[in-house]
Amino acid sequence: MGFFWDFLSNIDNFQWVIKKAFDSIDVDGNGEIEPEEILNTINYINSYYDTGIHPTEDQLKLGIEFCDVDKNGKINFDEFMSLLKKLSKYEFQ
Ligand SMILES: [Ca+2]
Ligand SMILES: [Ca+2]
Repeated sequence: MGFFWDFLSNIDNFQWVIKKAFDSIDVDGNGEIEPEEILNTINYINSYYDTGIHPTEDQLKLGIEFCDVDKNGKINFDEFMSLLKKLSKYEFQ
């Protein structure tokens, strides 16, 4: 997700953009991101610009486990925010 962070960190109204990004990934609007929604988003981006990111089901599962604090197999907005914070710590500090 490094490319994603690069993209977001260049935009001024950060929190607003994160919410927009979250909402656009959460296609069914239930406030949580399911694995299929992540996959659909990646496929959608790749159809315009091949990011080189083609996660297998296992990689996707690992990625979700990495930020799924309440372990329900989905990512809510708080978990999404703390994922971005984790990434920013790894890559920008
Ligand atoms: Ca959803
Ligand atoms: Ca969760």
